[in-house]
Amino acid sequence: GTETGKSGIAVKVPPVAHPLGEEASEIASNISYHAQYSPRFSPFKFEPEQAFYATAESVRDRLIKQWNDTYLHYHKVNPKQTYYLSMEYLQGRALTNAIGNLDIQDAYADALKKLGHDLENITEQERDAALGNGGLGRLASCFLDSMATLNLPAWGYGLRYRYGLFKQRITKAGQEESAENWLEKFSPWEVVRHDIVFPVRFFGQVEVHPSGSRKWVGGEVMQAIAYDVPIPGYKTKNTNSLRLWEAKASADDFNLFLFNDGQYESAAQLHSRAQQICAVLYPGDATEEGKLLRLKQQFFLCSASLQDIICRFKERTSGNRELDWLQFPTKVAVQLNDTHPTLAIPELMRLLMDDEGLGWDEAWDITSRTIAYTNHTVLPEALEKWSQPVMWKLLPRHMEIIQEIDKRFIEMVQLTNPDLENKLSGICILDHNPQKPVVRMANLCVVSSHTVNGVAQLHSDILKSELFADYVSIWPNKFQNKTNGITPRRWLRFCSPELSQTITKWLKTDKWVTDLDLLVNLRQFADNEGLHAEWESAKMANKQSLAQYILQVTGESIDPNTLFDIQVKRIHEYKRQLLNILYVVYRYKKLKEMTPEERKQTTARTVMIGGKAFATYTNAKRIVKLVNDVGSVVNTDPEVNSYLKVVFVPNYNVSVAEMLIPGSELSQHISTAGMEASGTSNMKFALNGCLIIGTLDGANVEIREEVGEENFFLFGATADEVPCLRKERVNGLFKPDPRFEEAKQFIRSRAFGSYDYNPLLDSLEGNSGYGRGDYFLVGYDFPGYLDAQERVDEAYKDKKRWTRMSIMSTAGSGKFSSDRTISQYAKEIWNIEECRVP
Ligand code: HBZ
Repeated sequence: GTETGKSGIAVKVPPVAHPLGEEASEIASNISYHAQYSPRFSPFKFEPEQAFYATAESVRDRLIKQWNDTYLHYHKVNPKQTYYLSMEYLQGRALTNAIGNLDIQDAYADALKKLGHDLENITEQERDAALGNGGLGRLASCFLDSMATLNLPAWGYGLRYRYGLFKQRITKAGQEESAENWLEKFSPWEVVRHDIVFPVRFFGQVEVHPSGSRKWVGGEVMQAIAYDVPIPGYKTKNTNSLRLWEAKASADDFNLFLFNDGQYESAAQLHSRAQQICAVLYPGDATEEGKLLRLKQQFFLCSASLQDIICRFKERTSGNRELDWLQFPTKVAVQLNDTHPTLAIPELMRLLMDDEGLGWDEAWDITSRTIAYTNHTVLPEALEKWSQPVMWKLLPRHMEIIQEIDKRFIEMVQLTNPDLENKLSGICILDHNPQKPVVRMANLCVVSSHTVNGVAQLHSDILKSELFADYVSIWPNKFQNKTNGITPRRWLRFCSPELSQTITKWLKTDKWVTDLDLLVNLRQFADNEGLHAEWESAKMANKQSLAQYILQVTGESIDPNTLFDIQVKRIHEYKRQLLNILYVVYRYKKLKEMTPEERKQTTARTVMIGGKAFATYTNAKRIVKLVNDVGSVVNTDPEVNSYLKVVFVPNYNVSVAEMLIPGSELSQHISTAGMEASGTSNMKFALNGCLIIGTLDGANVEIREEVGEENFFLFGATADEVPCLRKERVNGLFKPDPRFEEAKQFIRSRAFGSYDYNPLLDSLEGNSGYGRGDYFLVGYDFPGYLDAQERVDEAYKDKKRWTRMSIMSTAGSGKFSSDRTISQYAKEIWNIEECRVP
């Protein structure tokens, strides 16, 4: 056929045949077909970008068949199905993942080579789908991967944001944000379902009928339209759906009278209001803003998803003449990813009562047996509270229902737990504070769900002993732990093919990809020289690719023979990037004071820090700038820069993580104990043979148990010590280490440029002057951190020992597969079973 070469000029492509395998030649012609007959660009162009779209479309062709088969199979078997409701999904790129899960990498690589392209280069053309902020959104995406791989009938529901999480650029002024226009061209993975449309109402009023029944009417009505994204499982036919809703004004609402009058702007108003709903992902991580539009987004997701779920329940049960609503919880499990989709609770109540005619008790029984809630934070400022007046205006019927839930809850407690009478004001749902009456969403979730879970053992324990302690005496069995996990496909098998190959070779099987506990069998080879050589060479290859990447995005050249030390996550004071950079400053100062001979004895390090700061979070932005300023000085200091470099990695996202993690040797998970619910990148690093320096916080506790304490660099106060230490600090009873003072002083002396870092550093002081009492205990943990860093340097000098630790780290990571996490959710919360497509 006729094809176009890279030059953009039409060329004759010889009929693809031997030595291409049958599959590869079929793929090559399919790609060519898409380049010609699904034109998205001017004809006669087949540059990498066009090749990416054509390749993605050819992969999608393969997915669609098994995707439809999966839908039909679930429909026929009608098993209980889980619906994961999340305001965020951080899917990243999809091409490598889809090709890998379909197990057709080689054929695709061959096919593309035949067409003049390189698969790796083509996959890099894809833009990240960044419809999430951080850990919570990425967890949702890892869960989708595991649900499909485990053949579970389980779907995701979310919103199709037009703009994802902002892009970060670093300038002299620090972080600059710009819009993430991921749909600028188009996404080859989504399929719009023009037939799946539900109305979603806002505002309006409640109409009471003589019979006593109530109906929500008036206000404005938007249409929710479904965009489906296929979620393939690894080496299985099962292909689940991620259904993302987009808002549209309905055509009949487009006011033609106004149009005829020439009032185009008013006529178009509803359209633009609809467009606003899904325009942009709220970029807050652990900060609540209370914006009306955010509340609209949350309700839009909940209402559309529940209407769809109910519709499917009816369709699949339509054989039975009469619908048995009590069967609903035996067919449907709904998981709330944090409190963001809490409105699913009153919306399900409303649909069951007002639309389906059930009574309160029946509706309540069904709702509370259907819904479960996952908590992801104990930070008080991150617990969602919505203004009661705002909610009455936007969702009057839901507020009636919430009021009733609250009233019945209070009555129940007074009856069954009279000892809790004086605690009621803290555990009820409506906070009637006259200054600022609010709805406490977490309380609504706990009261209405059958199960509440935390995301790591320590976090779940804290929920039970602190945040939700009073509920535990009412419902001792409602609370569970589900330690987070990560998909081993994206986070090892596909992002580090070299290390994966080594693992497969030594385990003599690749079954670890779906049975990650098999990695323990690496322990028997932890001292084997053959494995050491291969392990080191795989890690070195990854470090070299990483160095290339850093050079490309920052212009900084880094030496793969130095220790690669990485901290990447959202910038937040509790995550303590400031502790990291203060230590780097201290290390730089000590290096400066050394003789050249002494310097040569040190462990050379490249410190990489990356992450986005919330645009209005001043201290987080100062931290970003400080890291960059320290880098500018250290990296250009010829005395020191072969022993220490500091690089800020810009625009940290899923694909950047896939580059950084395989090349890492040490990673930092150093939050103030008790503040990081779990962390999930810690698991990704450990799985890739990277050692962790960290506190006893979140999942670090369990990682250390699994990899062995001798393979983990531990430091810092424990969660139960923290409250007491904070008091001491505030009361001036804490005596800071002189090295901590020295590091701060060095920055205050303007050693890293003229920017005034005093306000940032003052946050680390006691309560005097500008001090904020060092709430995150950077000062208290500093000496322990220094000590742990010295142990890192010592360990790295002994290459054998380090490699052994690295192997042990991977070997101990089996528990952190999201396959394990999801199996536990399926058995212990959802009560759903595998439904494999034959
Ligand atoms: O959820 C994170 C936790 O901080 C982390 O410890 C945990 O591992 C992870 C998965 O369980 N939480 C978030 O990422 N939270 C958000 O991204 C967020 C987004 C919007 C908000 C509030 C928080 O309004």
